[in-house]
Amino acid sequence: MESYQTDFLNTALESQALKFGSFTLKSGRQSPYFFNLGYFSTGKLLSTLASSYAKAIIKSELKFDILFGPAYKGIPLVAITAAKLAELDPENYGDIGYAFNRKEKKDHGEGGSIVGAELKGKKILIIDDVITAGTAINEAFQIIQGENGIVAGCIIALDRQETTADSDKSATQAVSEKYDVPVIAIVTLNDIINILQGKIAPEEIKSMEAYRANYSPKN
Ligand code: OMP
Repeated sequence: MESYQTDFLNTALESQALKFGSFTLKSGRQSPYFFNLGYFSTGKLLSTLASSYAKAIIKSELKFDILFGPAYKGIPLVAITAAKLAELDPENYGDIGYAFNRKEKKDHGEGGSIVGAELKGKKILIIDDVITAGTAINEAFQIIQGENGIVAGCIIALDRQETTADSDKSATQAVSEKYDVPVIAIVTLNDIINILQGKIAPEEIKSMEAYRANYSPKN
């Protein structure tokens, strides 16, 4: 694991953004863990978060013009990450644009539903929190395509590496193949399980492993 990945996971554990127990997911699945990005709720935590996203993006060497954060959770993510990219590598990322959507279309002032850089004809990297079944990220693709932008890829904090109900691929693989773009994650479920050894009760690790065995792709 890279040091930005260990930093990210340790910070997620300390801030309780990563929790263990029993959680009902958007998909209806019962999960022994839940990752809530909203718990990165101080300036210090946001700074770690921004570095983690920015370093994962830089490592991917993906080329794009605009970073796009879907409302609501993507809005702070896109702002902090665009700023951090420019700080870490001003030559390559200083002129990257940033944009997000409004959930409610505005019919006065500048109007429309996109705030920030214009997406038309531009290569867009979507930034989001988690992919489980892929529903949220599919919505972001629709928004960008509606603005005639070209999606170049997605960056997420956590890839839960779960299959969707109707496929034996992971949701991340399905999104990547459907749109023919890379999906980059700061960390995956496998990384979480690796870092947890010795940090949480053995029964909790067992239930994480059982969940992974149940829902991970069978290939
Ligand atoms: P999908 O839309 O099914 O890919 O699920 C992603 C969304 O689920 C995220 O944007 C979150 O709103 C939520 N979620 C988490 O935030 N953390 C998790 O660990 C799991 C989920 C989830 O409900 O699957």
